[in-house]
Amino acid sequence: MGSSRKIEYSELDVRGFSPASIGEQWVKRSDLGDIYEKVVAGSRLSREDGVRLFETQDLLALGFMANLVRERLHGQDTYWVFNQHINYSNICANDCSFCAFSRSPGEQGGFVLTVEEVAAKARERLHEPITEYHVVGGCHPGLPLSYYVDLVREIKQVRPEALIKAFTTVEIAHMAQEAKLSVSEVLTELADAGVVALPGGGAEVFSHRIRQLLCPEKLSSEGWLEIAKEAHKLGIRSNATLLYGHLETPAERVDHLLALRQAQDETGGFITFIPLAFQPSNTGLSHLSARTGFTDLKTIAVARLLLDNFPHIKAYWIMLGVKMAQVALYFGADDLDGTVMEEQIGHMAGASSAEALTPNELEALIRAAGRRPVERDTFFRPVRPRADTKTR
Ligand code: V47
Ligand code: SF4
Repeated sequence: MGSSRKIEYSELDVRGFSPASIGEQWVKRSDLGDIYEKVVAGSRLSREDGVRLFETQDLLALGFMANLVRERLHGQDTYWVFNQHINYSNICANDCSFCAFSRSPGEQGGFVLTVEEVAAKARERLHEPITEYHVVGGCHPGLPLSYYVDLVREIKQVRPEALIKAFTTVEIAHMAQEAKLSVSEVLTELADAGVVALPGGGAEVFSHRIRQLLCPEKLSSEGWLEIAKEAHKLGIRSNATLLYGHLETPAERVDHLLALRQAQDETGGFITFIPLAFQPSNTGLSHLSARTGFTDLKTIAVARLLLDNFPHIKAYWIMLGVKMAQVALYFGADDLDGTVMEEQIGHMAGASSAEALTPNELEALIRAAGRRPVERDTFFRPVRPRADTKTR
């Protein structure tokens, strides 16, 4: 394949051997043989290893290694969550060039839901056994902290047993700035209201070069990491993302992953890593050519291999499309995210996936890939199988 050493199938001893053993022979003979030895030994991979993994054209060797780690951690288990996304506002003081969701203050198409409207969205689906609310929005100039606190309290009121994963570190920094409070004061108020985890958005790419080009007004990479660590210290866990497939280099992707690995060594508070595949339509980067399937699978696989202290890697089907997300389950991913219900950020930027999947559809996708579906909550604790399958 490509510039990598070409392996002839006839070199491999396939008689009577399992696919795993044939895969092992393949990887050992590839250019990645030394990295494979480290993966087998459970040794930490270096920055140079990460760059080589991105540069290889031997996707199958890379996938074999990532799958080895994925199955070592989770066997055949593949997670999904019964969740509902709620976007409370798309009005944003920032102007990230990759974002098709946001509107500037005063611009046509901007919206802010009242606390009652947010509660009504949760109430509309009370007949479905949702276990997680995923709540995010833009950095709205002018909303008081009490709005966010009330919004969380109202959702909690509608469904007290559900877990609320709300507000990225970028929104938290914005709230603190507006309310003239410290980040820890804001996080404490939100946690008291019912926030148990922060979603992973806003990380984009930590490279200063990329942030300067795409989102110069946004919270800095250092700020993003500091707020995530602050949340972890207060007992609020969080997710982490990487927005890939635009102007970033493979080395910048690797540095992003290593910064997350370092932060996770310090706190252990990250739950899952989510590579977000860039959707270009209606954005300031719509001229960029579409990312390839190779980039999607490589990014998931390299993340699985470098992030040795992250328990989970999510194949977010909204951005990847369901077919690629399903294949990613053999390239390091162990989670598909969830039912979602109503998605705006990817779809306003041209994502062609559905806006929702039913539990039956998610489980069928997982089973068709030969994996075992496990319904999970925000913290990846298995949810007891429900007797009533009619709602599915
Ligand atoms: O912060 C914006 C990204 C993020 C585009 O934590 C785009 O479980 C692709 O973080 N193409 C929000 N991505 C979404 C997010 C998320 C989603 C699902 C689950 C979780 C979780 C987190 O979406 C933003 C930004 O990085 N984004 N525009 C775009 N055109
Ligand atoms: Fe605002 Fe987030 Fe969109 Fe950036 S990505 S413009 S911070 S909503």
